[in-house]
Amino acid sequence: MVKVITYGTFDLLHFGHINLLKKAKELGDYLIVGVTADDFDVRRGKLSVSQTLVDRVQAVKATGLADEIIIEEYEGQKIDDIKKYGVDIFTVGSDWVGKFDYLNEFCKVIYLPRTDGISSTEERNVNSIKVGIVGEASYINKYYKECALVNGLTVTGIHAKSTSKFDKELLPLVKNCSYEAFLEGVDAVYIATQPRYHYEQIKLAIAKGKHVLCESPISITKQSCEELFELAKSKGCVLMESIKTAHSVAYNRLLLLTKMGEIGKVVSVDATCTSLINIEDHGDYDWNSLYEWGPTAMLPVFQILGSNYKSKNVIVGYLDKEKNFDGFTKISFLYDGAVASIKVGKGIKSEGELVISGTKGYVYVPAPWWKTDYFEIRYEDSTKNKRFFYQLEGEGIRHQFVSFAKSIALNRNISYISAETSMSIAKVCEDFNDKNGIETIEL
Ligand code: C2G
Repeated sequence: MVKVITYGTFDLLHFGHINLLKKAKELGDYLIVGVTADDFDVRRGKLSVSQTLVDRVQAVKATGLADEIIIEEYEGQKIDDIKKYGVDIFTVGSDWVGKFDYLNEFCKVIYLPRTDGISSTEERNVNSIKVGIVGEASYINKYYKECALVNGLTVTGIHAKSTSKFDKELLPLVKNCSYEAFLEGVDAVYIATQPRYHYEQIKLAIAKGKHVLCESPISITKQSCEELFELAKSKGCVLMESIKTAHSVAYNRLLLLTKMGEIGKVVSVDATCTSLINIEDHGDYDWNSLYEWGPTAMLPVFQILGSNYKSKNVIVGYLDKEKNFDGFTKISFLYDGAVASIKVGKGIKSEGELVISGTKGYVYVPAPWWKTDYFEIRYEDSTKNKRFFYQLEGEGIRHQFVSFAKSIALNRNISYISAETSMSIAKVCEDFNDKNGIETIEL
C-alpha cells in the first residue's frame, strides 16, 4: 500500500484545494491529510484564517478524499508524521516548490500543479471591509502597515487634521472632506484621535452604521461609554477598544494560566508602563500618562480581578497642572481579598514589568510587558519555574485588526476586552478629570 500525505489550512475549502486532494489521492492507495492547527497558522504568519479548525477538518472530511485526517501543530511535524505513519509520498501544491525538498531524505516529494484563479485569500477579500483611519498621530504609520497585512480589511481613506507625521505612502489616502462625508465612504473606522474627541466621533460613526475600533480610552466618562456600547448594540455595529496588548498570544496565555489557578489565588496585580518623551516636541498634552498608558496598565487588573474594586487611591504627579498633564500617575485598587497597583508615566522612566502575585507562585513578565512574547511562572522552588514563549509579530496590532475583521464578519465583538473593562477604564479617566478622590504632587 502506497501512503501519501499532504498538509494545508484548507480555509473556506474551494475547488483548488479539492483538485489538490484528488491528485494527491491518485498518487497512492491511502491519503493522510494534515490540517493546520490555529496556533500553528498564527505562528507561521497566517492570521486571517476565517474558519475554526473543527470546521476546516469537517470540510476536508466531507470531500471523502482523505483516508485519515491529522492535525499539524508544530514546525517539523512533517518529519515525525512521515516516520510515524510510514509515508511513501509527501505532496503539496506547486506554490511550495523547493520548500519541502528536505523531506526527500524521508520519502518521495512531489509538487502538484496549483489550480489558478482561486485562493482562500481572494475568497476572504471578496467582501473586503473598507476601513477609514481617523487621526494624525505618528503611530498611524505603523497601524496602517499592520492593517494592510490583514485579509479582508482594506484602508480606503484617512481623515486627519494634519499630515505632518505621515509617511508619504499614506498621503494619497488622505481625504479633504468633513468627518461626516468621510464616513460615507467606509464600512468601518479606526479612531486614533485625542480622547476628548472619541465620544462624538464614535457616536456619529455608529449612527451611520459603521463599525468602530477606537484607541483606548474610547470614552472619558463611564456613562458615555455605556451609551456608546448600547448604541452599537442597537445598530448591530462592532465597537472595539484598541489596546494591542490584549491580542498578544503570550499575554492571553498568562491570563488563562492565572485563571486556572496555576499560581493559586491571585493576591496582587502590579503593572508599570512608562515612556520617555520630549513633551515640548510632542506638544500633545491630550495624551497624558493616564490616557497614554492607563488603559494598558489597567487591562490585567480588570481582566484578572474584575471591575468591582472597593476603593482606589490615586496619586497624580503633574508635569503641567494647568494643562492637566500628569507625567506620572500611581493608582492602587483595593478588592475583597486582593490589591492591585499601576504606575504609568510619560516623560518619566521606570521598569515596565507586570507581576501577578499568588498563593502558590507568581507570574513575571519582563519589560516591555505590554508587547511581550515571553513570561515566566515562578515558584518558591525555582527548579519548578516555567518559561513560556509565543512569537508576537507586530506587537499585537495586526492580531487586533484580525479580531476586528472577524468581529465584523461574525457581527459579534470577539475582542478580548469586555465592555465592562472598557467602562471601568472610562470611570478611572472620569474620576481623574473630575479630580475625584485624587492626591496630587508637582513633579
Ligand atoms: N492549493 C492549490 N490550488 C489553490 C490553492 C491551494 O493547489 N488554488 C493547494 C496548496 O498548494 C496546498 C493545499 O492546496 O497544497 C492547501 O492550501 P492552503 O490551505 O492554502 O494551505 P497551505 O498553507 O498552502 O498548505 O506546510 C504545507 C502548507 O501547510 C501547505
